[in-house]
Amino acid sequence: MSFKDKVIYQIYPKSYLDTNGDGIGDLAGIIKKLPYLKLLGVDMIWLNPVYPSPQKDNGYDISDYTAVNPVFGTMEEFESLIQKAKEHGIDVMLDMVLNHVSIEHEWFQKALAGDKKYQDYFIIRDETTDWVSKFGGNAWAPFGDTGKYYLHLFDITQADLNWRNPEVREELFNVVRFWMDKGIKGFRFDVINLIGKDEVLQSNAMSDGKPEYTDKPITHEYLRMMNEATYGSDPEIITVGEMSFTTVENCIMYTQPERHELSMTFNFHHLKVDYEEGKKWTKVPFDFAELKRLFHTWGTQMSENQGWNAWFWNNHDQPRALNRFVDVENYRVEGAKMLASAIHLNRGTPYIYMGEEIGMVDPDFESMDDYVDVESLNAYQELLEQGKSPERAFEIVQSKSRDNARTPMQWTHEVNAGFSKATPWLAVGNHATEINAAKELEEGSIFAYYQKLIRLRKEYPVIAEGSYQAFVPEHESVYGFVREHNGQKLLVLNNFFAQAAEVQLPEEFVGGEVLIDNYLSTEVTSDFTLQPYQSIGILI
Ligand code: TEU
Ligand code: CA
Repeated sequence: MSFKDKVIYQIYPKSYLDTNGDGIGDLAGIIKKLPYLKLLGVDMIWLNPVYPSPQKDNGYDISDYTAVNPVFGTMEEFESLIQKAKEHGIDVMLDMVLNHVSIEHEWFQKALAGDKKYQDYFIIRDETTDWVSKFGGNAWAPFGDTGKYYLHLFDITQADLNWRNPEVREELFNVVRFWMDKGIKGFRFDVINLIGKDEVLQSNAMSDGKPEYTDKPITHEYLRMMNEATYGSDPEIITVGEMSFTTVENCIMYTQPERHELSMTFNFHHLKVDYEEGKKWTKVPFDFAELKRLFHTWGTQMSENQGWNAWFWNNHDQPRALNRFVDVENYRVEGAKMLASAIHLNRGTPYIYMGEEIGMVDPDFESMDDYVDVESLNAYQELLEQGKSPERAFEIVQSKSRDNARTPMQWTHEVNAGFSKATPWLAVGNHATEINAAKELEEGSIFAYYQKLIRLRKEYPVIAEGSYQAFVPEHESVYGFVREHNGQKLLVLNNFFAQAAEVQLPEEFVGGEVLIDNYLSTEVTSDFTLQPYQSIGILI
């Protein structure tokens, strides 16, 4: 399995680096930063959607699958990015949004104009159901003036595609092949476990409709078809499916190599441990016991059944993990390294989200005017409608908004954090003077710690390939696990709190080699004390 020692870095192109002074990041900006990425040591960069799009959902509303949005650059520049990245030993992963298209896509426009062929590309019904859109409100909208409705599980401008129609599948497989021909070696499939909907769609008051379209058996079939028709022919290609409200049983099936579906899956359960009663737009401290239980369940089950996780703390939909899981005022640096170790030494492929490698934190915006994201704006209105005070509603948006991750990459302490000479499309965070790449490379230690983790994964098969077992699963503050491969063992201990924590080490690890540690020269004794947010990997 060639991909197991690789590390993937996610870039939100709009916010990486703007080279032509329009306030929006571009492909030329990514090309410029290839040496930085090579220095970090990552194998592949995943770009969020770069296709033409009305940007109602920041590019996840695609209006043309096989072109480049001029705001990012030209197709020639895109090809040159692939080529130059390759010269730096880096491959490119594209975001494939195959569950829905923008209503500005020509397929939807032709459907609206009355073309029957294209009407069958969408999910159009005479009656609605009570399904809820993931961005708020009902999931059905009037289909022109036909008296019918089309399904949109996301924004009203994102119409769900009808995968039951073989012509739709063929169109989408052509899209994948188009990008394969350009030399793309990775695909991230957006909400891919939602593509298979029931044939007869029914209301389901208990669950917003989720069981009617999530992880349906037919989705596994569609993935096998896509695998066979496209990326299955190239063993170098890495695929990752983004799975919404999924189960470990399904993710095992999506990723077992002999099933020929996907290389790995993202799930989000571990990032819902700070939701009150499962609801995102709430603000409560994270539940450590639940976080640990999830890591152990997914770690063990995937390990025992040859499944493969994609692990991440941050992405473009999540507030910064440092603000969620760490006392960031006092332990930003220790915490950043501990979180990194917890996934980079784990079984599965680690993803780094731009800025994580320099310990970026939430922007701490001071007003709703700073927010751009459609989901955040809708949520603020809904919170007010629920009777929350404007202060409380703002506080919740401030801690949960997806814009927390989407602010411009902080390169320097200069104007606009060195991201752009013009006003950025989304404001720069308030901490760019203290937290930026230039300063980090000069005097910081987080970037160097990531470099080391990436190197270790390549040097030690126990990290890339080893099995996973829980260690001290009942501990109140330590998340621990053991990796094992060909007689080698790695014990990883992560203290998730600002207080020191005691651990009893099994005899076999006493005196073991400290492979990595975010504190200096720890001695490995049997009564072991972990410092605040300490993380240590002990090899025997
Ligand atoms: O997100 C999938 C998804 O399930 C989202 O609802 C996610 O849980 C939410 O953004 C968290 O607040 C993917 C993309 O990552 C996201 O950016 C897109 O908006 C969405 O699909 C629609 O394409
Ligand atoms: Ca630009």
